Amino acid sequence: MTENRTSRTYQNYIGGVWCDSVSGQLYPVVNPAHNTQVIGQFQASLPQDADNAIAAAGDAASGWASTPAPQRGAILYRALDIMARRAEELARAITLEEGKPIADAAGEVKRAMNIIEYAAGEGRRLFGYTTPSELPDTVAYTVKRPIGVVAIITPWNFPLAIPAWKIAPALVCGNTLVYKPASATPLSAVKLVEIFEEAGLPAGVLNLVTGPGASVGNTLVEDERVGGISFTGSTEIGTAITARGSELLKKVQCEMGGKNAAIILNDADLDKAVPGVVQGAFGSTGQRCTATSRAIVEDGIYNEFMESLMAQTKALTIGDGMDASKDVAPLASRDQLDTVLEYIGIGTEEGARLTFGGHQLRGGEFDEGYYVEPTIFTEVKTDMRIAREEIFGPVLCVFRASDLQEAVRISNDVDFGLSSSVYTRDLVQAHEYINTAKTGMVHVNAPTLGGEVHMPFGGLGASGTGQREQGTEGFDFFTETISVYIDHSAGAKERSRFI
Ligand code: UN1
Repeated sequence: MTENRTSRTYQNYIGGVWCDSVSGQLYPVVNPAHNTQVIGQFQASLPQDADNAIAAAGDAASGWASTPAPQRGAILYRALDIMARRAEELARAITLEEGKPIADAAGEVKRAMNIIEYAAGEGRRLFGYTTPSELPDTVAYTVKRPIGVVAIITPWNFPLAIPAWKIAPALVCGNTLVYKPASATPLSAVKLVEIFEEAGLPAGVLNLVTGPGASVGNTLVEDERVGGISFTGSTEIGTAITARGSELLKKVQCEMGGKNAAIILNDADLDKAVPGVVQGAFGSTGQRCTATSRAIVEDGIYNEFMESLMAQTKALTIGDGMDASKDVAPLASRDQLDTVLEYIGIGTEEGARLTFGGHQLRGGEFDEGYYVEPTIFTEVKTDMRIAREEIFGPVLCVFRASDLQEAVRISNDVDFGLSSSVYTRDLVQAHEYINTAKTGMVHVNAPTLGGEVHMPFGGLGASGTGQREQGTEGFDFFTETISVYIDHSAGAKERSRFI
């Protein structure tokens, strides 16, 4: 399939107007499956563009904050309808720029729609609470208020769903936004903003600035008019944003990496566990923060598990994500390819046993993309770098454990704490695991992947800072809770009792 978009140029969106960057510079985005194919030219924005976008968001802030929340929600419902109409086009855009299999991309569109639907309904809730006052004739209640101008900084691996799950709650809560997508995946971002524009979002409420993190992202973090930052990406950058944003007294939410483990106990149903691990490790080419990068297998089932794991991994088909028959697509960029190959080299040097895969795929159409075989290391030790660092590619490390307690020790022995899973039929062991797993999300008899939009999403330790995304917590992040006391007594009141 060839889709020649070389001549198409995409713009920033500031104050309700599609416009060029003040730099006058463009940068190309290529298809990771066919790296000679340029899918579009995008604005290489400068700090001045971010500054203009912040000013536009600031101008729109009070009008949007005073728009009744149900009306804000109504615009999201319209966006949902438009997204449904454009769903196929959006999935193709995701696969074109990010590379993931088209079925995964369609799933991502669905996930974006789910969060918009959920956030739209929240326009009729955004509950505060009332509580009895300790004083007579006094009403005490809380109300939610928007933060103001919020920066949305998103990664390339879910170029539609992650922005949607930040933007939709932020909008319904009444914030105005400057959205900076990953420089590698701005096409989905442009389409998402077009959808909100068509849905009737007032000018300045959502502003898009594409380009490098160094110029645009830093401006957003530093600018005093920006009251909140919601970021998803690497632990390194998220830690720096948390530190600097906190110093500047901003609200900061960072969703970062993972090193997620699936534990397979002796009584596990392998018909569930093996496909769960294969999908968790190699689905989306391992490029998701909830990917399964470790499998910890109890001794008694180890050989049987490995045999089945190898057979199912061998059966995976690899190729262009646009070809619906492929299970595993290319990595998203040359940088990703280099990093993954480097980690495979490190694992071998560290003494882990390369049991499956480990090579870049070459020849024919593979030469045009960033393909690496699904890779399995065994005999991995917990102090190895491949056991501790996020690789963000199709690389699975397998460990052996003598019992649940040892498996939990291995699982928890990393800095990250995003997601984990246990495969067992035993309720006692499942609950023991749930109570001791150091991760923000725990799955039983299901892969480490994903989550539902009305449940909180996020992790412990190096996996995240600030309030959780999604679920009711997601709306807490995008609002300030204000406590209100109303004295409606007829005359003067004794204040001394009011502490
Ligand atoms: C998912 O795994 O379903 O960056 C979503 C990431 C996560 C989102 C993952 N923040 O991969």
